[in-house]
Amino acid sequence: MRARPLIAITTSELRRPEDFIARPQGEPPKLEVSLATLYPEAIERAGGVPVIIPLLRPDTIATLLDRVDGVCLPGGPDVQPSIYGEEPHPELGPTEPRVDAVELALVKAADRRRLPILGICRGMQILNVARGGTLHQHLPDVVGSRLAHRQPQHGSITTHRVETAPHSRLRATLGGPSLEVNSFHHQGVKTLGKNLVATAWAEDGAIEAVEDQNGRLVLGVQWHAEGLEAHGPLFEALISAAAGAEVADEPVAAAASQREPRRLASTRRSPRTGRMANQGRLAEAG
Ligand SMILES: [Mn+2]
Repeated sequence: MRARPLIAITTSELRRPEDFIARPQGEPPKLEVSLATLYPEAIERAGGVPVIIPLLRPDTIATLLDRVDGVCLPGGPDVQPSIYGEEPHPELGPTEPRVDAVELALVKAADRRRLPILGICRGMQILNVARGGTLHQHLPDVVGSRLAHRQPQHGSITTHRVETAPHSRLRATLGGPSLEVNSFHHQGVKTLGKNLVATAWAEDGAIEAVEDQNGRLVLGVQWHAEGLEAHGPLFEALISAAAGAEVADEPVAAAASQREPRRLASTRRSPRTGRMANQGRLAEAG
C-alpha cells in the first residue's frame, strides 16, 4: 500500500517550432512535448505524484512502468486511423505517429502489469484502439450535429449530459444516472476494444465512457474531467487503485453494488452505438 502512488502521464501533444512566436529574449523555437497543467494538478490534488513522461522507446516505457503505480492518458490529437485499419477521413485532424506509438506501447505494458489506467478524451480513444477497438473518425457523420461535441465554451463549463450505466464503476465513482460534462472531441468509439464495455452515452448515442469489464480500474471518459472540479473523484479512484487499495480481480458489478447501494433511476432507452452487442455483463442492467 503506497501512500502517494506514482502516476505516469503522457505528453500527448507536440509543439513544433512553427507553432511558436519567437520572443526577442526567449528560447529559440524547437520541437517540444506538451501537457496541459490541469492534468498533473488533478493527479496531485487527488493524492498522487504525477510523473510526466516524454516520447520514449518501448523498452524504456517497460522499465518505467515497473516503477510506477498507475497510468493517466490525457487529451490530444486524433489517432492515426491506419492503426485500426482505416483510410483517413477528410475531416481527420492532425495526427502524431510518435505519440501514438508511445501510448499504444504504454497501454499494452500497463495491461501486462495490471496497472490502473484513466484515459481522458484522446486517452479513452487510444485505450480503446490499443485493445483492438476502432473509432469514428468524424462523429457528426454518425450522430449528426444537433449536439455539439466540440464546445466553444471554456473547459470548466459543462455543455451536454451523459447517461451512465447502472453498476458501472463510472456511476459508482461520480454518482447518479446522468452527468453534466464538457465536450471537446470530434471522434468517438466505434467498436469496443477487448474487455471494454461502454458505460456512458450522450443523448445522440455517442459513447462517452468505457471501462474494463474485469474489475481492474481501466476507465476512459470522453470529456475533459481534469477541467471539472466535480469530477475529481475519477482521479481519486485512479490514485486509490494505484495505491493498492482494491482487490485486483474484484468484478465491476460487485464493486459497484458495494459502493452504491441506492436504487437505479429508470433511464430512457435511446439508440446506443454498440451497446447491446458489447455491454457484456452489464447488459442485464440497462
Ligand atoms: Mn461529448
